[in-house]
Amino acid sequence: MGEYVAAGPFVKPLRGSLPPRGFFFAHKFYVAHETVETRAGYVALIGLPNAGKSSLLNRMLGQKLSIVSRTAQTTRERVLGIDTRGSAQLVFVDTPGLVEAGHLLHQSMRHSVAQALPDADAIVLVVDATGSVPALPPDTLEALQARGKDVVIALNKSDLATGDEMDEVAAWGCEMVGAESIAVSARTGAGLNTLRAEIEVRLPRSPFLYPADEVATQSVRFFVAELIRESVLELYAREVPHSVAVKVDEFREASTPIYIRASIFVERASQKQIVIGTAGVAIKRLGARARHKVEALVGGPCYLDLWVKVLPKWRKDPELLRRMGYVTSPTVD
Ligand SMILES: Nc1nc2c(ncn2[C@@H]2O[C@H](COP(=O)(O)OP(=O)(O)OP(=O)(O)O)[C@@H](O)[C@H]2O)c(=O)[nH]1
Ligand SMILES: [Mg+2]
Repeated sequence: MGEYVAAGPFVKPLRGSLPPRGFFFAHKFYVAHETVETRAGYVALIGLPNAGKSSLLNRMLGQKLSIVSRTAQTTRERVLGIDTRGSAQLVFVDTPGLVEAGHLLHQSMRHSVAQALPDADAIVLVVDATGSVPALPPDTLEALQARGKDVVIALNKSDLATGDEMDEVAAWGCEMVGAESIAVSARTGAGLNTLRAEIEVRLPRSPFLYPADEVATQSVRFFVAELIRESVLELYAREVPHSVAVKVDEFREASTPIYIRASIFVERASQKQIVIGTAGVAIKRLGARARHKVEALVGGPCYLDLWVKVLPKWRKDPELLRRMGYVTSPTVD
């Protein structure tokens, strides 16, 4: 039983059990502070581009939340995914792959990661175990070393990696970060229960941070824009991968089918031509692919009205980045 606090006459006991004898004073009631049995906290997924952070998030949640592609630098801002099971709530924070901060969009991506780390109760460093040890930026490595026991290393793509490759990364993790490694596969789901258990024990005892049935915090508009961008990455991976941004301009939920108008921004007129294609063939294909994904998200038929617009050098323009929803910080380099 918890401690008792004298409180005003309108406060009722939280539980029916009586306080110890002699504890009732005139006009005083008590509040029992029950021991919190649940655990909850933020879990940052960080790592180099293409390590499989977003795939891991989706697999953990059992649903597609963060877009995935073969092209590195797919994720551009933090995506939250809430996983509540039993007495634990893991609030995953998917972050952009760690890149050298070149232009402003990269700075914004680095800023998302820099923000996620101190806020996190547990950190999962996702490593593509089929490659060699990850070449992390020095400031990230330092931040991980400082967090020591809060860090778990996920040796991802264990379905492809050899034992030797995984041993090498695990030894590096132990020596450089002081963290233990767990072999996982976002593709097959192998090792994810072990990883989940390791994360859970690192979370503080806490009431749930979000309602137990909530999975995402970002708006449907955000996810629709992301699914369109994923379709662009799939269809034009070679021509326009990093020049594309998508913004949903209109979302009429009350109409049947749901009407969604979105702008696809590219940086050059030649890219616009590629996205549209001869006689609009390419954009029709893009529209069909994106609509399929969006309909699965919203659970009903949609009309996708896509507009391709040229916005020169948007990745380098702070005002345009802000308008497209990217957080900018001049302090991150
Ligand atoms: N074989 C295999 N492929 C995987 C696994 N996890 C991810 N992939 C693939 O790796 C590629 C990158 O996955 P993402 O989840 O987009 O990687 P990311 O770390 O989020 O990448 P950025 O957002 O660019 O930083 C995709 O083609 C995935 O299908 C895995 O466990 N096994
Ligand atoms: Mg990603």
